[in-house]
Amino acid sequence: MHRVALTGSGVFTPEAVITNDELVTAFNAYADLYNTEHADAIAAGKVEAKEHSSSEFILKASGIEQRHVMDKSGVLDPKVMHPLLRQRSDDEPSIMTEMAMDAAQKALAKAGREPGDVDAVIVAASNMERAYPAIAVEVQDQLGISGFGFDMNVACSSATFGIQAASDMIRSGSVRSVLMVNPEICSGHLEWRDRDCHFIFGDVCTAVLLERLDEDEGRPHFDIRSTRCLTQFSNNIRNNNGYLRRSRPDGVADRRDMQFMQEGRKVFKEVLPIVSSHILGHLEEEATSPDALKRLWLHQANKSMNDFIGRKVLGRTPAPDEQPNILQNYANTSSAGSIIAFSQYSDDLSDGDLGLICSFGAGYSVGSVLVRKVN
Ligand code: CO8
Repeated sequence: MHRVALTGSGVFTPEAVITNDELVTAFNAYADLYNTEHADAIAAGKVEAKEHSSSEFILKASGIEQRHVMDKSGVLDPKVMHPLLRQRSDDEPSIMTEMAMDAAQKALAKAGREPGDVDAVIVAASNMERAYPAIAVEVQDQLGISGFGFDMNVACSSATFGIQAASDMIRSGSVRSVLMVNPEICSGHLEWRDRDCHFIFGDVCTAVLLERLDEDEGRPHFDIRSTRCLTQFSNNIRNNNGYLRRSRPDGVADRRDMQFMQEGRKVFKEVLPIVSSHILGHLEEEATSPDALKRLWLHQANKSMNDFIGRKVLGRTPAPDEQPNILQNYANTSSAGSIIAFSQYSDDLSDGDLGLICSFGAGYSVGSVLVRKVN
């Protein structure tokens, strides 16, 4: 079996930013419009009036202060309330590929590698903009990588499951290196007209390069010590959109479940114990004490959730630099969140330091990756 190293990471951050205040202003204007348009039905008790959102609630409930998006004009237009992306011809790169190229090139540069050094591309994300050809094959083509590529989707855990898939291929010897990329255009999937969730997501793309670790390897890297993945079925985070849509009787209707749906409270309550025991179980199997961890790079959905997991895993309140959050700037970016945290907060670790990347979300799914810094 070969050893595996994570040698580079990169983040593409869209330029456009929406603050909580901007978001709430647009939502409240939309709610007022809606209530005016449906005044009779609301008065007759047939339709529920839309209540206003509030920046104070958003910050308190989630810890989110702003989010980056691929387009803010449509999202902030009370008559639109979704991103507006330009039509692309089939002869130009798709938008997910464009995001992937930026993050991938940064990861390759950080690793000191060229596309020619890569054997395979995995695009792992919560949504793919088309059914086929795979986005990964387009990324492979745009970068000039030989070998193969494939897409995979495990919602918020796509990146950690992608790292496990790539690591296992490298360990077994079928490839020497894998570029694993996570273009997340969550704005396309979010229901911006629902105050319960309109603040949750943002857009971003992350990439990591995983390589076979040769004995004479001198470059700084993160040794992938081990990976663990877990899934457990739940309907509490669900989206019913899909290729069978037009075949259903109400397939073209603007149905709520065609966008992101969740029972936030239930997710909060049910996922926390699953994640804490998953991490503790992973560490126990590796005969590693939680005290030995220098850093936890957690999924970035909710600050209170992360605080809780940190306390459960370490048995005390983690210091801010032990468990860095980026969700205040990016919101929940699905699978990319823990990789942004890793990418932004890992250079300072010293030789031999241990850390753990962990994602969790729809499925339910949990993925953890135990790494050791080697300088
Ligand atoms: N402004 C003001 N008030 C509000 C707002 C708002 N925007 N929204 C809700 N309220 C009200 C509610 O109506 C409720 O009022 P009342 O008490 O009168 O009923 C009150 O505020 C409290 O509401 P909640 O109970 O909903 O509030 P919570 O404290 O539970 O916070 C959260 C809501 C932040 C959503 C929280 O429950 C949470 O973070 N839960 C965990 C969610 C989570 O981690 N989900 C993971 C999803 S991500 C994932 O898995 C990826 C999916 C696939 C990717 C999709 C890409 C887009």
